Amino acid sequence: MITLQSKWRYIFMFLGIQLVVMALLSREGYQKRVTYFIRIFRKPDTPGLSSRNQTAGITGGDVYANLSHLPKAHSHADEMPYCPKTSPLIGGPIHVSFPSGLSLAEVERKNPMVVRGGRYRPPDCEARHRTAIIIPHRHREHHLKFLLYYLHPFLQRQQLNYGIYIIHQAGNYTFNRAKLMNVGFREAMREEDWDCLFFHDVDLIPEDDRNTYICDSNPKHAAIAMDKFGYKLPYKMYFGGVSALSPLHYLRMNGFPNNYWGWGGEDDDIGVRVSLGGMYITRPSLKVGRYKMIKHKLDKGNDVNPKRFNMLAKTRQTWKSDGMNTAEYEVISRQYLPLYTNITVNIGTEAGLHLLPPTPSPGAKAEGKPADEAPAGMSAKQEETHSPQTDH
Ligand code: BGN
Repeated sequence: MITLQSKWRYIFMFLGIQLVVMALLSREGYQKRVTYFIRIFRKPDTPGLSSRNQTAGITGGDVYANLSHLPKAHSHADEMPYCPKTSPLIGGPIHVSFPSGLSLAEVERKNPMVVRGGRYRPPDCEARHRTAIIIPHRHREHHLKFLLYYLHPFLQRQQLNYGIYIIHQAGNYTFNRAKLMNVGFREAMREEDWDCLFFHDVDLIPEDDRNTYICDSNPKHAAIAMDKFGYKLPYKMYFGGVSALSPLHYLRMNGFPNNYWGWGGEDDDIGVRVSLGGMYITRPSLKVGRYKMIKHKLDKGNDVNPKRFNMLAKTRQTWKSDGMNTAEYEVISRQYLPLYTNITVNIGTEAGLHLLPPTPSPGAKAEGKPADEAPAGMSAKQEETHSPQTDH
């Protein structure tokens, strides 16, 4: 029998719980709190549990879930078995958010197996694929931090042998995304026999790890479904955001154009080059090739390029005389940082290549990087080069 006293106790307990729940829900938004409660009733990082299952498809899983169970050192076995064709670590949709207060030091701490220069290979099996990620960059340290936070575990889940290259345009002249990609291709291939190169915008975060960062038999456009385009392809020939080419694909289309200064058109030119090189574009499914873009205003130094329409109309005439074979640049510095290789490069101006005074790298305050991030990168050993790289 429930006495009057115990009845009141239950009513008070019930009201108390309700009060706590309401306070939590109103603090940081409803959705985050719901996820929080789901997590309370779940064991963290349960081995073998795929991330997709963990959040019942509400927002996707934690990209770091299930990586903590990997060995913390490489196997000493003389011959490791090849990794399976499909990685058992793949979990599907990934929850992507941009919390304030994330530091590069935290990204380092969460990726203990990533070594100097942002390199990784699986500790317990021989990777089947070697992928270089090429990221053109200037004044986007904030975006880079989030991209590294998501990309490192994303690639580890895919059991790849990988390296991340940031190609940093020195000086303040108009940004040239495609030329920086040419630099990235040559400088990455100089270091390692990569079998696939992912040309990656700094502000795009992949949202599903089934979007594997390996090359197809033809050039692949990976960013088929971006949130800013309503998770649809904006137009059939779109080749922007993230694309993947093997060294052979790249050379067959004479790399990318060098003369698109400012925003727009260069990705369309690259798309045209794919077919001029006798190839076609492949894509993952809309379900898998999903990306979240980190919101930002149009950059200073990356104004819309008014010449892009005229240039695009002439790609058929220009692609053989402008590309990888004519990419002129000068590497100012090459830094092997804990989470990436940072290549700072003078790519000149529309008038050609001429010497610029060396500018600080993305680690330095002058480039707008918050002070708390400088030590993580700058502690690494540096190698300076000052030789012009010309590919005539
Ligand atoms: C297109 C741009 C692309 C850009 C996409 C998505 C041009 C050339 C015009 C013929 N192309 O319009 O560079 O990636 O939008 O924003 O501007």
